[in-house]
Amino acid sequence: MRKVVVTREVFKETIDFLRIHFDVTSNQDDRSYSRDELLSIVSEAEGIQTAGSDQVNDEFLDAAPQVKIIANTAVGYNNIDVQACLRRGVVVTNTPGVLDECVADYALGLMISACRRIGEGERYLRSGQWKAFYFKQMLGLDIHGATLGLIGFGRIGQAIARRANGFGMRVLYHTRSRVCEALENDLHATHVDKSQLLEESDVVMLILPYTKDTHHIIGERELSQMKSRSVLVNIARGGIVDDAALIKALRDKTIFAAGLDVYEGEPQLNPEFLELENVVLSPHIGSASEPTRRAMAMTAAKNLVAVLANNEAPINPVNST
Ligand code: 8YV
Repeated sequence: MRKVVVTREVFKETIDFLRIHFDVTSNQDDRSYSRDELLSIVSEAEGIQTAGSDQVNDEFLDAAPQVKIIANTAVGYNNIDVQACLRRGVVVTNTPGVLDECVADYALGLMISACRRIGEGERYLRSGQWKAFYFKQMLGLDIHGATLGLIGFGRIGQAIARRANGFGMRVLYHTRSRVCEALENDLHATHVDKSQLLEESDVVMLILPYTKDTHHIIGERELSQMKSRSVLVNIARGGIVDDAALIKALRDKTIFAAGLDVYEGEPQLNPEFLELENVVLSPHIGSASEPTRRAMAMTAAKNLVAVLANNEAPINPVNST
């Protein structure tokens, strides 16, 4: 039987499904492997179900000379050197579609938390500081009627726009190429250039892949273009935002707040974020609902089965998503 490795804990049904077809080594104890351990575990694998935290590069591929497919359990695949995989004929797949609605829900949650100071309010209450009601306490920003600017407008961005319509928000979006007019009309979304989006939005939300072209597309200059009472939400990837510049903007209050699910160098993050009240911080859990994580794990497994067991084309190759 062909050998398959699952690098992090998933769900029993996924392992059971893989075991029908493969000799499976799975990290169901969810140990944090050292790099050397990981490299030795994949040495005989023909298929590897990776997590977004696994770095798949030449070193990794050298350690896995039999590998034919890397099935990443995430829609983003910036943890994978796709060119290195292509050079070796290794298929790379991801998990598009199954997490769109879940991540869109979470994006709205982070937006509301940041605008309405929910995290700050909870910290205040838990630390025993709430002694009396007062009228001007923790005044935040309205969501309804506000302008939402989406940078990135793929499936998840569109799911966010649909929700924003329900809140009565005006929706702007910025992408390299416009979506079709019918979709723009359906989502009441207007394509604008990046500067206009930054200048007019009350909430700027990032939902695009991290690549060398999107590195630090939100830095000091872009933050200075945002309104002083605006909010930045990043549910995409660390590295799209220059975290040091964001910390400065939050500290100087040149923007109102931020809601962040991702960070440069995560799971480490710049400790200065922790000192700021006007930022909502979460540990990259945008897709972390149980049904969604189950669906993501099964999607990755189905790609392994298609390619290795059935000799079929991958269901979700990254070069056509
Ligand atoms: C993943 C994500 O859970 O799918 C993505 O791209 O950001 C999340 O849904 C994360 O990458 C951890 O694997």
